[in-house]
Amino acid sequence: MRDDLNFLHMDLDAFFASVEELDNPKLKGHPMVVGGKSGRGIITTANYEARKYGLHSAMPIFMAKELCPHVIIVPTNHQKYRKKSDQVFKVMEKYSNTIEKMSIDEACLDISHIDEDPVKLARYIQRDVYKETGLTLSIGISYNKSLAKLASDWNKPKGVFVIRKNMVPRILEDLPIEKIAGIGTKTKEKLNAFGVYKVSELLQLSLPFLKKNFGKQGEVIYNRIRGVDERAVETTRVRKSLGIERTFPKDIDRASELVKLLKSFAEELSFDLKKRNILGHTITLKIKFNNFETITRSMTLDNPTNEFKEIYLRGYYLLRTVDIQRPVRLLGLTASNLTDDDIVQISLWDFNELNSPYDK
Ligand code: TTP
Ligand code: MG
Repeated sequence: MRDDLNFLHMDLDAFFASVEELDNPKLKGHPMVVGGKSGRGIITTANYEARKYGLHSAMPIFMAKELCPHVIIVPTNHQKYRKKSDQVFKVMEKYSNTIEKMSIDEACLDISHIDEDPVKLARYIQRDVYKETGLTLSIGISYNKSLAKLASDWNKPKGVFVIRKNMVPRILEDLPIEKIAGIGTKTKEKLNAFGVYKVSELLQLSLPFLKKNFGKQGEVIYNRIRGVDERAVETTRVRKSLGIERTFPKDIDRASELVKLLKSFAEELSFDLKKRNILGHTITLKIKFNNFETITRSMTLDNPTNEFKEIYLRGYYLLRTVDIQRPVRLLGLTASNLTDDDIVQISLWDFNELNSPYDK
């Protein structure tokens, strides 16, 4: 029985720092922070060793050095983290088609279709992510979205925590109010001014009082701390294809001109794919003749690509297969079967026991 525990929230542990440690294992076990180089001189994240010295996200580097003189500072490399993040989300997509990516390192999954003990399920996912990416993460499971998020933060790192209906609101009482989703810095300060610091104190405030002082958000907060949050997991739109398609003002009747256009389409497509950090597995050429007859030709590559040269050569090859008897009114070049669009169904029990960091 799922017992209404249909929301799973995952959040990677010390994400940027963990990726850097994977790249350079010598960093492991030493206090290390990522940041600094890109100008602003602040920490994006600290590994767990550095956190022992009080180092944390958004702290200026100079302060980090004061608190921990031997801290190692690694420059930020967003492209690297984006790639790793894509790999993690790909694993998540094996477990659910309904995924809301909340940031580069966290997502909420609707798991209502999976009839498995929640803790076991979380452990399967943790192992699977570790196996695929070498990263560890924490997972929270609950009967609504905000509680699942709260739960994923409960036992970091490598944590799993389940918040069931009968645990609320008691389990929230000792938390500082800013832990509740929907209470940002401003709301926190205003509530502090009313002498409210802990959720137990917030629970004493009436709905009319909260509404009067905080408007609609007051009602949201009133409900959240009582475990009421009706929001569904909103699937982040997964792009199926990316392409360029253009109808020309004047029909094209020269092959050389068509090739020239194809080349510029390939350049543009390569640029767009790279900008979004995605790769296409399938390249499709579309041609519409001046009598509106339309032809499409596709080719699937062994390895997905976003390189201009590869896209152009494939497009050119496809163009050569078309018998161009008439002037062309429209040309299209599309990449599909994109890398972050690969939803693979797996059996939850279908993986080998691993030498995993979760095995104590
Ligand atoms: P978080 O999940 O908040 O932090 P984290 O993954 O480093 O650590 P935790 O184990 O506590 O989850 O953020 C994810 C990444 O986002 C983080 O690795 C770096 C980046 N980030 C910033 O660049 N600036 C910030 O202020 C924060 C909070 C995060
Ligand atoms: Mg994180």
